[in-house]
Amino acid sequence: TSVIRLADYRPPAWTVERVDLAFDLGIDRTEVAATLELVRQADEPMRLNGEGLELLELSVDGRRLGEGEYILANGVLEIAVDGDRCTLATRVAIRPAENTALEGLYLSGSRDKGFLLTQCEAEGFRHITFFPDRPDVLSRYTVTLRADRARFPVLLAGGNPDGAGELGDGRHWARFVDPHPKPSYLFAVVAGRLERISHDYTTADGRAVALHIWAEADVIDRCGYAMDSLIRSMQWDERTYGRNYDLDVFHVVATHDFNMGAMENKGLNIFNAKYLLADPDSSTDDEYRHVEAVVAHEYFHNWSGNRVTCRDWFQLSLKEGLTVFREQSFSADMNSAPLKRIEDVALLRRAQFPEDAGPLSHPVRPSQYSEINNFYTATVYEKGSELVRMLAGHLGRDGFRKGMDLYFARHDGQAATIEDFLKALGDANDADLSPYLAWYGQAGTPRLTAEGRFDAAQRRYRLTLRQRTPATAGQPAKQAVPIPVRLSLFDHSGAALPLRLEGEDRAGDTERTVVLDGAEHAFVFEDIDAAPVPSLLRGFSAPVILECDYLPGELAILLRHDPDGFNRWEAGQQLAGLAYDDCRDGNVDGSALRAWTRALADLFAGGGVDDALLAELLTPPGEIELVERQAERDPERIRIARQAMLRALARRIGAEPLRERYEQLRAATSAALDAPSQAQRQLKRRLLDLLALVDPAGAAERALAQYGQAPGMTDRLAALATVATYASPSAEEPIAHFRRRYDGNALALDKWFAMQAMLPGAEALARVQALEGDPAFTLKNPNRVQSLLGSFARANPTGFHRADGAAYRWLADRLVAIDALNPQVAARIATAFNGWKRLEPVRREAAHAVVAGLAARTDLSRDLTDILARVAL
Ligand code: B3K
Ligand code: ZN
Repeated sequence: TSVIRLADYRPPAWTVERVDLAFDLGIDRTEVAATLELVRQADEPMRLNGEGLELLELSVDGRRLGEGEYILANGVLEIAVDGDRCTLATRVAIRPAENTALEGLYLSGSRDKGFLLTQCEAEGFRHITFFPDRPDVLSRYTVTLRADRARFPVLLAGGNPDGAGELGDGRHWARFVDPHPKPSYLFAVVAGRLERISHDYTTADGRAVALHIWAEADVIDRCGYAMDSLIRSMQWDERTYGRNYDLDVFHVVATHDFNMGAMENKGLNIFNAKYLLADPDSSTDDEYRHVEAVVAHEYFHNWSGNRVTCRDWFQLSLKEGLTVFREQSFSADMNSAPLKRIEDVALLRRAQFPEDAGPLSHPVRPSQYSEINNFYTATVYEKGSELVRMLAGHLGRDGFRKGMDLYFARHDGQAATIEDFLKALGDANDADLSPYLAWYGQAGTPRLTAEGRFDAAQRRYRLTLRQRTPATAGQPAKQAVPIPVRLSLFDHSGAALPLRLEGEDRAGDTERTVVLDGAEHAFVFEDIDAAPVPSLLRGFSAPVILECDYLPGELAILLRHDPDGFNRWEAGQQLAGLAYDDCRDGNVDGSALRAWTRALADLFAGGGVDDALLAELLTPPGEIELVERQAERDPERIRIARQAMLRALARRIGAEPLRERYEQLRAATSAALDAPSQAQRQLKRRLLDLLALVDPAGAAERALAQYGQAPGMTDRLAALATVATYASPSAEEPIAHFRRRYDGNALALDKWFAMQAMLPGAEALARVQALEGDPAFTLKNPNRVQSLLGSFARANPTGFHRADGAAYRWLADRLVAIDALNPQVAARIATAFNGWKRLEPVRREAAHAVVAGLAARTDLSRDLTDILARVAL
């Protein structure tokens, strides 16, 4: 397969000023007529991308071209044209109902009831018409849709409406004009039977905008929360970044058939229903937050992505990292900032750190790819967001806003690069941010080592920071990157000390940021009376792994006393890591395990911590994160050690206090969505799981009762999972009940499949195989595949990594079947093999045989082949 390299970038030889598209829509066959106004930029033939198109007609400046006048091969249409401008007209036919890859124009739902929609990012537009399908070709679009009115009553495209009417024969038409030049990946149309909810919105700069959320009739009553979230997002972007919406209408559409979360098409966002629909009976609290975040994310793209887009796909994080950062800041403002940070850092560690440590590692700005769809990763999104967060921290709130204003002003209507972004932020602040470029070009998670030396005679504390980034796939040598370390020093009573660095004349705040910009640097703090406890990387000020030889008691001080919720959690996570080591080594009376359980038991009894934070504090790093603490990775042993530490915690707190607190929370149960109610539900769930480890019968009984009485999905699903995990025989009845109760509710059934796929242990494979036989299971629906196969392969370490390799072989078989339908989904699931090399020898051999066997095949998609080739290396 051919490799695309960043170093080979060249501007387009021909650009497109205007595009006029006319669709004659049909489920089996759609005709697309395109008229492009092209302008020459270089002395080269015109090359247009086009894949899976039946070419019906081709003309240049009104003259039809015969067969010898163009070359059509390997997805490229090449035409030699004289002159500097031309009008190219094509007519093609495409087949939406046969499109199972869900890229380009496809059918969502059934042939008789479903609707048509498009997905173009990254390279889907070439499946619709011939076009220079690259993000640096920005054009003005006019789109006309024609279709049978009864079958397609609703016709939508991006841009402002520009007329509609009847055609006779029961057909109708609608036209849309988008005044903003955009790349082809932001093009979208939707057609079918859809209902809507609407809201009239006025932007801060006075534009009246009609907001419409569209969904099929059976779920339209679940769109209200998305509309509220959209309004909050629009107001927040006006307030926080001075960004207003820029069209007269804004459409959002929900579909059950979508390859990823959602898509920011200009004026016509399209959402996986999972991230748009919400109601208390079928959605959990987490899902409500996800809806709010994803609605915001796609809306924020209107500026960070659409008005300023990417020059090429290597710059993907320019829009994704930035937009994730904007979305995270929004969610922090709408909810609790410390809890949001905890959620984001936990995700980074669970998803991005392992990616960065395995064969699929790549820089936030990759330097090459063979299939761009495989680079919509945790690294580009989540680590990319952390890089923007570091820049924002460096510039401060006002400086960052000034920088963003300049970035938007300078590059509005352009396709930009990461360099452009850093330059604009820097120029607005007279700062040179170019050292941060190293972060974008280098894969791997830096290790930050901290070593403190207290000098009683000099009343000084010397903190030496060092960095080193381990070699990653294809990138053996690493350079130092700027690492901002936000820190405080605490005395042993838990009080934060005023900080004065050597050479400064006055002490400043108790918290400050130092930057390690080379391999090593020592920071000397003055006027320190006793050896302090350093609190480092506060707020997780850089995406690194901290290695610091803390004594358990020191971390316990931070866990007990730090006033900042995030830092307290972080100290708890580090202490839990040491406690895990004790359990792993069979050290049941280890000092870390004791310090961790004692500190948490005291916080639990003391009652000073709010419910949501307490629930987080009672949750140690998950099995996937703990993998890093093993030389030989055996998921079975990791689980046993982690369960042992949780049992020690539950014992220390005591069964009676756990029951008591649970009962108090149960009595207060409601379905309300406010933060305290959500926090109660979350804590209740933690307590039930802890109770199950010391009083299985009591926990099962309570969980069954909770299942029966739950006022909403959060309590219902949590109870079901607890019963299924700790008292599986008594779970059969409620599991069957849930299945019946939610028959026909796709999103609820997805959770039902996923919950069972994640039940630990070697029996999981048989359970998953049985679930494949459920009439609601299908390999054709990405959400269903993710919920059963994805959850099993990625989130059930003990189930997937069976020592006999049976689950590996089973998954390989399914991957081949999925790949024939939908390469993007197959490639994503295949990333579950990312960590196989570091498994213990027996599992490693089994995984190796399967990965090598798959990688040797020549009949797989480019998407899946690319993942396998890299994983197998
Ligand atoms: N930009 C889209 C992702 C497109 C994925 C293409 N394979 C959603 C988002 O990040 O907002
Ligand atoms: Zn995005």
